[in-house]
Amino acid sequence: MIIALDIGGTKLAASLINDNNIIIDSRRSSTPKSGCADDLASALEQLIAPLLNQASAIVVASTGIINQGRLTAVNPDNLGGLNDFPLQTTIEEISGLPVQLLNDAQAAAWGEYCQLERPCKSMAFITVSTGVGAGLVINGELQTGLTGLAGHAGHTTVDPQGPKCGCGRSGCVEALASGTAIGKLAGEIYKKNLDAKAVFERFHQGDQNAQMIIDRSAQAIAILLGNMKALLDIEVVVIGGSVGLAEGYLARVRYFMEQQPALFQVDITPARLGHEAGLKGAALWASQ
Ligand code: ADP
Ligand code: BMX
Ligand code: ZN
Repeated sequence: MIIALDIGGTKLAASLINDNNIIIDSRRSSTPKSGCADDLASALEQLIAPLLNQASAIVVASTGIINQGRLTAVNPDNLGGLNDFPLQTTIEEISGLPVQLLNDAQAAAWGEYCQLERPCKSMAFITVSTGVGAGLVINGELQTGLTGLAGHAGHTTVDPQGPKCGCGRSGCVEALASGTAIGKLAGEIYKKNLDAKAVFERFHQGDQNAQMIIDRSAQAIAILLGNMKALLDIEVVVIGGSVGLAEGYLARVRYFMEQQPALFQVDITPARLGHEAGLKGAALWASQ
């Protein structure tokens, strides 16, 4: 069995997965927000410790650019300011096992591609979560790019007048659509701390401010989908992440997508692997 580890901006998850890609055991914890590398290392150590004696290898799906064994943040704000972390050596040292690494959205893209009901040539996966991540499978091949940056569509600009993103650009999809962006705008409007989950509760109660906040996010994602269609002739886009999978969200993305010319519209579907897309996708990728 292998351990799949999912490192997100909000949560850490580790699962023991068998040869049939079935999860046998799982653990979860919160991602440390101190920005301190030692805190992340010890959180990972505690998380995987109970699973170690049954595993022969570890595969990691992590937020950030994954290149040459290191995690480099595009948006360091998502990791409390941490922008460079020796992921491979850290996990090798705490586990004593061989370790493979992949970006979280790239891993989920591969997992979802392997699960498609109708096989296709070109698919994108988008996670709307702490940030906005994306992974591309083109002509059946997962794209990681020369340096691991391929697919970082959350940092494409959809509104040059939009809010500053932690990556240094302005009006990135992530700065408008992510769970973090939803929470930030809610803080400005309601003058108190509300996370994306709380905004969705208000959205479902018919609160007009909450609807406007969710719509800003859904519209940015819809524009991104049109851009991806134009760039790559994507056939289907799979959406995941806690915001992406929240009730009512995809309907709003579809609403805004349908305002675009038909040429730029694309099929959207929720992740079949749900919140486990990163974990299971990483395991499938490691077993090829
Ligand atoms: P990660 O980014 O660590 O992979 P998630 O996919 O859970 O984790 O995304 C975290 C973001 O999703 C946070 O902004 C959080 O407020 C938001 N969130 C968590 N649960 C829900 C929910 N049930 N509905 C809407 N948003 C949620
Ligand atoms: C950010 C970036 C991506 C990641 C995406 C989703 C960092 C640390 N991460 O755009 O690499 O795929 O967030 O990550 O710069 P998540 O934490 O929301 O799952
Ligand atoms: Zn950005």
